[in-house]
Amino acid sequence: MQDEAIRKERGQRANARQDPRLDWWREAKFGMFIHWGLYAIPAGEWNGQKIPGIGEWIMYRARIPVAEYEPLAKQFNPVKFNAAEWVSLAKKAGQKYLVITSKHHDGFCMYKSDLTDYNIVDATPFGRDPLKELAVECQKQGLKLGFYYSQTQDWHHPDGDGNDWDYDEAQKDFAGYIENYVKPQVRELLTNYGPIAIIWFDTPKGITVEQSQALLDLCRELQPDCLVCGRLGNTLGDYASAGDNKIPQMAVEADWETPATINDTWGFKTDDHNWKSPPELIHKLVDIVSKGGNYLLNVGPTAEGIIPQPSVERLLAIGDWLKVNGEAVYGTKPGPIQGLAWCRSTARPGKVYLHIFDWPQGGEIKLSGPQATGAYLLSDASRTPLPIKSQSGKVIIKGPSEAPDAINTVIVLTLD
Ligand code: FHN
Repeated sequence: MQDEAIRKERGQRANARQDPRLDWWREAKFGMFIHWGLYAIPAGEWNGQKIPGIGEWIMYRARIPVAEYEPLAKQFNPVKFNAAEWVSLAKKAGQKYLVITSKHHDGFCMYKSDLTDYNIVDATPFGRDPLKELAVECQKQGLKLGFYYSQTQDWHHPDGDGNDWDYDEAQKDFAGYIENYVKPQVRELLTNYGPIAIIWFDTPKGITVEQSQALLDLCRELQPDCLVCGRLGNTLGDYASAGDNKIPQMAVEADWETPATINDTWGFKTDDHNWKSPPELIHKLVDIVSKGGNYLLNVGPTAEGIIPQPSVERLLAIGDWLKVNGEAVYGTKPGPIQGLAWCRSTARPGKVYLHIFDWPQGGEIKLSGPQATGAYLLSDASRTPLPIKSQSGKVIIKGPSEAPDAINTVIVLTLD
């Protein structure tokens, strides 16, 4: 793993590359990330001031005292939340797994925890457990469910990392916080919600090898098949994590994932309208997959429980493209053609998929490619062969003069 997008401490543990527990995840390629919590109420604004940066960091950025942030819970009543709709949206988008914040850095628990009353069931008028409802729906609709859990930063807990405006850092008992709070909470999450596919730890910071290892052991004890993301820290996770919105330059020989935003924030922010376009998102998905990674694409629901419409539209557009071209994405490996601006490639035994982002004028595709025996458009159900020849080490395919798909046309090369 040599790409700066993937740092060592977020890396994949030794031997995981051959671990069959990851096979479903290697096949899946595309997941839905959900950042949802109390921060959706201020949605980027505190005491009439716009707070710069990502929405879920508002407590930290505005140094909001626990005593002022905590009462947000009394207002949290997301009555429009509908687990069936969220799961169904992920499915329509072609996403194969869903990871939702069970506790983000603000410390608020989006599930019923017996360790603190600062949780959605006990502290809000809503009184429901959305993680339970999602677990039921994921089972029903056949989607894998994962939980994000902030193991190091907790700005609410007196011994958690990060809050130095309410608490004296020197007085903190971080080891005690891991032992008496984090571990029992992970136990709750892996006991009360049925099979959990992923625990998505985040921002390991100064967590020790022993602490990361103890969390890993606990996960293995409770749900041996549950994958643990590389942000557990200390290179102990089952798969590596690229930086947020970071894509490696070249294919990486590891199991890795890019968590990414559709606009700029993770948690909902009223005035973040910087939406990436559907073509941009489809290109990112394909770029990542062509380099051997998974794309975990975020939505930030509102305080009412609604996934913003621009996110919905973009996810559906990706899903439409995948309906036609999914064969060139799911379960593929990086293809032999790498490093071109206008084309990506993915592969499976006997086939190479060319993803043409910029269709050449006249429709002649020329590359230093593998020895192919045939070519056809993946969107062409009749598989009409495209003229193909080899010339001075290049393969030349004659496609239609206009791009069949303005975003990304996939050509299948068949190999001997
Ligand atoms: O600090 C968090 C951030 O709020 C968000 O959850 C992202 C998602 O990958 N992770 C951390 C920063 O890397």
